[in-house]
Amino acid sequence: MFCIQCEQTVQTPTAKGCSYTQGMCGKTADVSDLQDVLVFNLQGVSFWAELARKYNIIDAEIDAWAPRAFFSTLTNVNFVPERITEYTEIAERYKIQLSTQVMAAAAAAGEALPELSPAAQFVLPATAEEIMNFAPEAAVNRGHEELHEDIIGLRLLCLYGLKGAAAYMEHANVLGQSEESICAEYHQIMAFLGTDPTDANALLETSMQIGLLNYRIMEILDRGETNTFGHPQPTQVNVKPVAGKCILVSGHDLHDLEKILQQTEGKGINVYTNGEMLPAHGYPELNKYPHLVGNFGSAWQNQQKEFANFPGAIVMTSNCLINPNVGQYADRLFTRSIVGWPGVVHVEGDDFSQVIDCALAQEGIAHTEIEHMITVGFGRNALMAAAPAVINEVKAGNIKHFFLIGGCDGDKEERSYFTDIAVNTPEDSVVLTLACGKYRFNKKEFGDINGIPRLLDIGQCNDTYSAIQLVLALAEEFDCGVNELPLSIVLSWFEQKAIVVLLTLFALGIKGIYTGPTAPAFLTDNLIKALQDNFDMRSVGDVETDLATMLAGK
Ligand code: FSO
Ligand code: SF4
Repeated sequence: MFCIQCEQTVQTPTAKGCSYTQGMCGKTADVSDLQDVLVFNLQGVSFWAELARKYNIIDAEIDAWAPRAFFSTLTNVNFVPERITEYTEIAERYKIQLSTQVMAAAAAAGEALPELSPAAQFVLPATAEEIMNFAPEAAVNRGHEELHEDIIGLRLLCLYGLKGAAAYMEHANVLGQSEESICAEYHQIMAFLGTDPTDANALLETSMQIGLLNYRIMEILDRGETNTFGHPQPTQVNVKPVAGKCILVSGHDLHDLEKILQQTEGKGINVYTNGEMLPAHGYPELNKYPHLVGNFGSAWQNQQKEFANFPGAIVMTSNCLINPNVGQYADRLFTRSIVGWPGVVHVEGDDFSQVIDCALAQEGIAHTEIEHMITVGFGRNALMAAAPAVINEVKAGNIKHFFLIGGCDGDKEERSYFTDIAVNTPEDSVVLTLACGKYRFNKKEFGDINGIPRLLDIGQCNDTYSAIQLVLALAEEFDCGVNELPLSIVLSWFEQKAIVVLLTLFALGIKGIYTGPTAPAFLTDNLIKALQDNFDMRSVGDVETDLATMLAGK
């Protein structure tokens, strides 16, 4: 096993990466190895899918399926060996199907095939034992004995960035959004990574290509969310429990939440959001259900305690899932789509009756607590509607600085940095936030500036597109570049979605971003220096010093 894709990974003076019998996330060595074979096989599928396009062979089913399968290998998503094996077998079938079609088309055109990548030539062994024996050859750091560590680091930057982009492709696809040109570019990059590239410049360029590709993916994801559920509107959400039977919905998939709300109507079940599902309350087509009563809990790393205390059914629609056996709630937990944990019931299709039956069989919440309201729903439209008022306050000198404090949460102590920055921002500044890192400070009181709330919750990490639109609008209004705005971006990273968001911001030319709490372990010192030199990427440090530097616009 070798996995180094998330912030939890092993980092000691002598070793980097999870490489023993189990990763820090609880992923077993077997699952990790199977995931390596799956990713390698997906690189083979993409080789043929890219080449197939030359002969106008485009298979929408494969295009939709491939990023979904890749998403299953993201941190804290799928821990079930049988499910990963099944994805690998499907990949093999698709690879054979495409390669057969391409070879026939090439022969008919009298053309020779280009050189096949190792991934394109791979034939999945018949037995589980042989598959496991092949895993070291498919390892994400394959070739590390001979290659410079920077090449491995760059390959991983691209692979993990593309994995984050694949996750957003799947989120968009669930909402009926996909674009042929996006699928084609996804396959082109995935196929390129399957050639085991050794050219540092080509890999660096690819990382920027991934960032720009992800910008387009986030645009169609935004379209999918707003077309389906309306534009988010500033909405008050109760974060205290209400008495009654209950279902908790976590993860990012708004489609699942809608189906659950529809199927629980009139059944006396209260539905709560958890984690990245919180922004759902801002969408008119979700908020219209009166039994969507509030938000329960906080960010993913607290779920073992919070889920254990939730006396109802729990649905995990996407990342981040952690071991449910610790809190002993595995029997009332359900997974969806790419998510999986051994022994936990996986709900296929859109029938949530098992979840509803489970919720009705649980005790439910005994007492209603006194309400505590927070405001969510500052998506793209709401931000744009507020923009003229915000601009007036900037011109009047009442708003002097903007902070975008977003990203993933985790359980490292250093993450208090992000809360400390947020609560210490001056009163003449506005704090924009998104993703699950905000749970550290989103229940605190930030006040307002002449009616404009000082804390504006843009939404999930999926909603980065909205934040970028606001930043671009401000730059246009003030007739300056994005980097000249009185804006400081502070990003916490944990997993691969955050990596691709960072690549998107870099590719859009946004500089001076603070990142932390630590640098990704797969980036070598040289690569970190290159990011610092090219993008003025900064590591989070001392709160007081960083804040002073940010406010000084340096
Ligand atoms: Fe958080 Fe997990 Fe949205 Fe991530 S729930 S950590 S960046 O998967 O996806 O923000
Ligand atoms: Fe380790 Fe993170 Fe990989 Fe899990 S996902 S095995 S914690 S690097």
